[in-house]
Amino acid sequence: MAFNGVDYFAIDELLTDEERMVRDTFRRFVDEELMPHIGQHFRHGTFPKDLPRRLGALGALGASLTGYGCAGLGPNAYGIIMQELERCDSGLRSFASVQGSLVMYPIHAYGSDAQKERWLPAMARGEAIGCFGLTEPDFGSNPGGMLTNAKRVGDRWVLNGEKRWITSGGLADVAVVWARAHDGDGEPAIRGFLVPRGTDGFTTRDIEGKFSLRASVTSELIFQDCALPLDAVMPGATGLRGPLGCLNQARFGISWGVIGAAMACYDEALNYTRDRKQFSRPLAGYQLVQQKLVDMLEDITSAQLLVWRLGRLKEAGKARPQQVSMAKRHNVRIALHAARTARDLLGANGVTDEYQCGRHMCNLESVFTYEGTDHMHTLIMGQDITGLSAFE
Ligand code: TGC
Ligand code: FAD
Repeated sequence: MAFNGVDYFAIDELLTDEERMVRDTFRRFVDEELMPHIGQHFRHGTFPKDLPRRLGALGALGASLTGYGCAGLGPNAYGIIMQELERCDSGLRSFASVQGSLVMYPIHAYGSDAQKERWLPAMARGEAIGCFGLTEPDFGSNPGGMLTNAKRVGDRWVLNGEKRWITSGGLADVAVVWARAHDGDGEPAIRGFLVPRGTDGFTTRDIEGKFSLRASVTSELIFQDCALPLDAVMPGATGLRGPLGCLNQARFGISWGVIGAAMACYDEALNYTRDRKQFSRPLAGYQLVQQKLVDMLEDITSAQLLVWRLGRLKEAGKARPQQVSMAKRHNVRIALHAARTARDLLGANGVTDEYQCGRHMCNLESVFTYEGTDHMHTLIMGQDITGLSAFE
C-alpha cells in the first residue's frame, strides 16, 4: 500500500516549497528504489553497495553544506531527507548521516583547502565513502578518555590505537580519526586526522552478529604505528569540541530521521489493525488498540513539531546543543515506542521480516545508544537546567 505521510497537524503548511519538493523526491525514490530490497539486505546483513552513488546523484550527501558540489539545502530539507531514508531503514540513514554530518562536515568546517578539494566533491557524488572514528572499546559515552594517540616523529604523525563500532568503517575510503596528539610542545590535545584506506598500519575488521542495523557496516579500526604526513591533521579543530561539534549536526539529522521509522510503524499498524479481524470486528475497532494508535500519532506529531522548530532555530544560527539533545532523546524514545507498539499490534506477524516494524524496532535500539545514549542526553539537559554536572 502506498505511503501517504503522517501529518495530523498540517505541518506540511509550515514547509517551504523547497522542503516539500525534497520530501516528494525522496519519498518517491525510497518507495520505488529502496523499499523493495531492504528486507533482503537486513536478512542477509548486506549494505546496498550502489546506495552511495545513487544518493550522490540526488544531492543527498552533505546536502546542507555549500560549495564542493554539495546541495546547500537548509537544515529542515536535510532533515526531511534523513526522515525519508529512515522510513526505509535506520541503517541507510546512518550511512548518509555519517557521510554528510560526521565526515564531510568536519572536513568542510575544520579541514585545509587541500583536504576539502581532495575529499568533498568525491564524497558529495558518493564516489568516496567516509567513516568517523571517535568511540573506542573502553570509551563510548566518555570519548574524552580516549587512548588512541598520534605522536609527532620527524615529518610524520604516528598513530596507534583502536576505534570500535564505526559505521561504514569497512567500506570507507577515508577515516576521520580523533586521537590525542602529542606534537612535542605543550600538553597533548585531541585532533582529527584523515586516514585514507590502504595506509600502512591501518586495518579494519567488520563486526558480525548484529541484530540491529544489519544493512549498515559497523567496524573496528586498528592503527599500529600508522605513519601519516603532517598535513593529515585537520588544522581547524583542537580539543573535544571538534568531534562534539560534528555530533550536533548528526544528532539533528537523527532527530528528523527517526520520525520516518515511527511513521512507517504507525502506518503499518494502522493498516494491519484495520484489516485484521479478531472476535467480532477489525482490531482497530477495539478501544485498547485505538488508544495505542492514538498515542503513536500524538508522539509522532510532537516529534515533528520539535524538529521543525529546531531546524528553524538552526537556520537562524540559534540552535543550542542542549536543544539538539532534547530532540534526539525525545524523538528516538517515541520512535522506539512506536516500533515496539506496532510489533505488539501485529501479533505473531510482528516478529517476521515480512513486516517492517520488527526491523525498525531492532534498528532503533542502536539509535537509542549511538550519537549519545538516552542517559547522556538526559544529563546534558540536566546540566543545562540545573547548572550542575552529573557526568563525573
Ligand atoms: P565537556 O567538558 O562538557 O566538553 C569538552 C569541550 O567540548 C565542548 N562541547 C561541545 N562543543 C560543541 N558541541 C557540543 N555538543 C559540545 N559539548 C561540549 C565544551 O564546551 C568543551 O569545550 P572547551 O573548549 O571548553 O574544552 O566534555 P565531557 O568530557 O564532560 O563530555 C561531555 C559529554 C558526555 C556530553 C560528551 O562526551 C558526549 O556527548 N558523550 C557522548 C558521546 C557520543 O555521542 N558519541 C557518539 C560517537 S559517533 C556515533 O555514535 C555515530 S553513530 C552513526 C550515525 O550517526 O548514524
Ligand atoms: P557505554 O558508554 O559503556 O554506556 C553503557 C550504558 O551506561 C548506557 O546505558 C549509558 O547511558 C550508561 N552510562 C554511561 N555513563 C553513564 C553516566 N555517567 N551516567 C549514567 N549512565 C551512564 N561511534 C563512533 O565513533 N562512530 C560511529 O560511526 C559509530 N557508529 C555506531 C554504530 C552502531 C550500530 C552502534 C551500536 C554504535 C556506534 N558508535 C559509533 C558508538 C556509539 O556512539 C557508542 O556505542 C555510544 O556512544 C555509547 O558508548 P558505549 O557503547 O561504550 O556504552
